[in-house]
Amino acid sequence: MKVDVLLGLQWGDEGKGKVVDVLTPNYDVITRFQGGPNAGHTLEFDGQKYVLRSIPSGIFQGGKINIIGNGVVLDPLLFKIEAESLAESGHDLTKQLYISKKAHLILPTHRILDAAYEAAKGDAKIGTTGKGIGPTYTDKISRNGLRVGDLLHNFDEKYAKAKARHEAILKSLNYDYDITELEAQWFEAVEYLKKFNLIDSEHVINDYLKSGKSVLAEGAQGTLLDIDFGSYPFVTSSNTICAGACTGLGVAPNKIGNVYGIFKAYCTRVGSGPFPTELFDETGEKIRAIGHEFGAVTGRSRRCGWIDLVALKYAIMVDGVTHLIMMKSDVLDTFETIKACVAYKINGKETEQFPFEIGDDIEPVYVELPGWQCDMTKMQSEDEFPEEFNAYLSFLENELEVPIKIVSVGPDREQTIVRY
Ligand code: 2SA
Ligand code: MG
Repeated sequence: MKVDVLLGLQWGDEGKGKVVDVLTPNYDVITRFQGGPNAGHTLEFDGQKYVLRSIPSGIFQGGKINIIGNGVVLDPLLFKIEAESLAESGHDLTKQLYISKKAHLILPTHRILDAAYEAAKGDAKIGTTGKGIGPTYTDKISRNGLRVGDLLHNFDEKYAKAKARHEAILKSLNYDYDITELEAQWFEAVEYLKKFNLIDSEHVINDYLKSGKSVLAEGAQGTLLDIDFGSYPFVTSSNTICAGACTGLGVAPNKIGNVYGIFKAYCTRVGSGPFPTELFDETGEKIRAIGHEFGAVTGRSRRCGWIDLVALKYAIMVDGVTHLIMMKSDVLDTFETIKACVAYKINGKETEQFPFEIGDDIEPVYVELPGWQCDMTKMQSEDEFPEEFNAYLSFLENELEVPIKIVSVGPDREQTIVRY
């Protein structure tokens, strides 16, 4: 068996939570391989809304195994809050959830460092989610990190060392803070975390594959936020691309199966950084209002713009996407015309290649397509699609050279149309 991977192809918030929830019935094991509580996967069903941060989205389906992989960074406190709220709604986690001993821990001081580094950057700040993601991955790469498995032996000593190091940095930044309360809660949460199955997940996942179990790897954030290929430095600190599933789970590249790439029918971004097709006019406002484009984690309003096929093609290339999934097309239901960026004009020259520097000098080259101007949210099969919508799909498939397998026409599980 192979690991299928589900990835966001834009700047996050493509609707991965919903899709993974739709796909999970087909899998035995659902995994997270990178990121941490900076993710916010929103799932809606039976009139209820849930936001998952660190826990894989398979948790709502009975009988699935959910694994937090080694590539993830885990904050015990945020994990406890998330797990307890799921337990309240009747989901039994201790049997269904495994956590890699190699996953790195987000310490209270990592969160403070995140804020301190952002403050020090002034106008050049990244606009992080403030969850301590960057400082935790920094410690991992600089070989100073603490891992979930460290909780099991002499943790206090290791913790004190890490904390002292962080305190010295914060002092040098002249950053005022008080973690007394946060720290107490964090240690309480550590005890809670220890009740879960802490495992050597790379062995467990490969054994599952050998025994014929199907595995889904659920990406967080999006390809354009990848530490290597995203719009650096305005990116997150992990590999959000498909290859991240190999390093973040311990599965070999030849064990990767289907790669599902999710994109919105338009484009959004939270935080700072370049966004060539961003709209600053009432069209952007309209997309934001109809699409409820506000962050699940921070509540920040998302920047909105037209779909960017230059960036999408790039994402499809680095991820090796085999199937495309288009989300939120219903948001464009009332639009008379819809634009798609097919090239960038830089210094008067047109290119279809995603450039090294995504500067202000990029002028998107648009193709305009007629809108379908009808309510898509009640549709149940592709036979009901209006002509203009089919034309939009064909146009995208032609440009992107990958089939669009699933189209979502609303937030509910039911509003998901699988094509051919
Ligand atoms: P960080 O906190 O260090 O990872 O922030 C660095 C940049 O990455 C952006 N970022 C995100 N952008 C969109 N969605 C994110 N996560 C959720 C998701 C979003 C949600 O996976 O869908 O629903 O709230 C996410 N996480 C990080 C961030 O804005 C910075 O630009
Ligand atoms: Mg989100």
